[in-house]
Amino acid sequence: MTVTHVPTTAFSDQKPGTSGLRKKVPVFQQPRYVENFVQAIFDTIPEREGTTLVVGGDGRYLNRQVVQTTLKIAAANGFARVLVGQGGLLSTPAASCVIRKHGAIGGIILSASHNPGGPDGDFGIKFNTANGGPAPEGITAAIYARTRTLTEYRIVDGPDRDLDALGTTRIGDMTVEVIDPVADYAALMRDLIDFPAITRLFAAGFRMRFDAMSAVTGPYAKAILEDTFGAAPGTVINAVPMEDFGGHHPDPNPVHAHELYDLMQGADAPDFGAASDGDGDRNMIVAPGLFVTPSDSLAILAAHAHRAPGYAAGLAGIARSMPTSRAADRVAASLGIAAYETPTGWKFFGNLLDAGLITLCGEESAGTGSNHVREKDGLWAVLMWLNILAATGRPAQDLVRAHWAAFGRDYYTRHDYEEIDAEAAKRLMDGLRARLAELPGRRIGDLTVTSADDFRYVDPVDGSVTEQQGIRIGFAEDARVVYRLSGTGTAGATLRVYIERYEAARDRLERPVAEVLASAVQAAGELADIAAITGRSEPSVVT
Ligand code: VG1
Ligand code: CO
Repeated sequence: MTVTHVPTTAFSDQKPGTSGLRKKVPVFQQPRYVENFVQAIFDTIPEREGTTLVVGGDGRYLNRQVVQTTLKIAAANGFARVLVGQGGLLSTPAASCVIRKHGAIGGIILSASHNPGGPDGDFGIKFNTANGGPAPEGITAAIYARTRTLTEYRIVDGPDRDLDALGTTRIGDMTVEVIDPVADYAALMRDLIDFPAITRLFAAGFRMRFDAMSAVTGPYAKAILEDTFGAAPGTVINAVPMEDFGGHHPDPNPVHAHELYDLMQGADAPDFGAASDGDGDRNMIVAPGLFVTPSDSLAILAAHAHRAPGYAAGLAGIARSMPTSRAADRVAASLGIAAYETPTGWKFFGNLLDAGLITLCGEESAGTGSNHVREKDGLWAVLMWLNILAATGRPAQDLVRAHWAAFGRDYYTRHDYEEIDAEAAKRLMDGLRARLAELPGRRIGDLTVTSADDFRYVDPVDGSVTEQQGIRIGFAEDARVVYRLSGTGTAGATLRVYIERYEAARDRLERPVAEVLASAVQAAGELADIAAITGRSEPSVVT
């Protein structure tokens, strides 16, 4: 085996964000850009000699090419074996599953998640550790530091491998196993979820629509929903992964998955609608005539989880990212279990899951998951819903309304101001930070500020501290506004403003969301001076 040591110069912009290194495709196409980053990742795994690595991605443009490059660099860095999904595909939750099941030291997942793909779209590289979860902050910081000092990468030259045929080949001393990307994941789902009950549900005429958004979940959803449960052919739409996601934005929300959303609002709506994102870790849940917010979905899954065989023993605790609504906390309180609030990004759930402190966790951005893997898992959330629908025999919209009646409703919306000037975004956040101390007591419209702080997270397991994770403003009227800047965008800055208000009165549970949140939205704009600083009078996306 000949290892070539290729001299290189460092790039200054390879800092991983909320979920890996994410950039426009042309950035990744620069000579040595991918090689440098992959080598930097491997350099942070000193014990890699003789171990197993997992590689796969969401099938977007560059996926195959970067899989090939990663294999050749892995062979030069001492790995004994690489498991790669057929066609270079692995959804993010499936990659997590494969890493755990096969005792891999980690995995490289190629995805920019819900960001658009294609030659002008985005690409990304994520590194997951041996627990199957996103590398924690300490490791991503070490990777970034390494990218800045790197002077060479190592590679085994040779022809590209066939990624489409299942089976084993070698690159130098390293074994390359092309595996079925669905099999391990589907087996895990069978252990957790009541497959026979869901099969009976479909046999009795239950109808659903699953929009895979031309992204990686198509093969998984087809194998489980149609081929295993016997759901009608065509239940899964946009089921073939495409390099440019068919020109769509593979973000499962009412804006980007509007066809599904519109179908579910119509007269001929099926019983249940769902969608997932580019890499399969996000989910959207829609009942006939009723969109279920991800925050509510987490709370409802927590309240009913015991109905699924994998969770029959109950839950240890529940965690949610800070901007996620407090609906899940109310369920945790009623179950008498702990609720945790973490910074945005799945990497912050890893320690809590590994320590057995929580069983379920979720984010307002359509991410829900459990201790079965260490990533959020879009299809798992859909299967949990189906299990609960089968077990209760109740329509999805009834379950949501019953939940509100029992716990109250956390009205919720998120306003995104995309691609704003990065300097202006920083000025806005700095300005808010500077005024935090003077905000409590201030009256804005019909709301009164009672608390204002910059979220600082102390990890209860390892004591690590993460600062400046979003500004939280609490109001006496049980409303809350959160501001933070996105860590996944690839152009300018994106300001996210999360707005919620709690309502417990039985006769106020079905009001229009925009109406309930109007005064909090108004206050959010005024407090941060959003229009003047960003030059935008309206958000670019409201979900
Ligand atoms: C967004 C979401 C966050 C999610 C992250 C990755 O991050 O807000 O909740 O964990 O995307 O999701 P940000 O920093 O842009 O707000 V995905 O499906 O990339 O893996
Ligand atoms: Co994703």
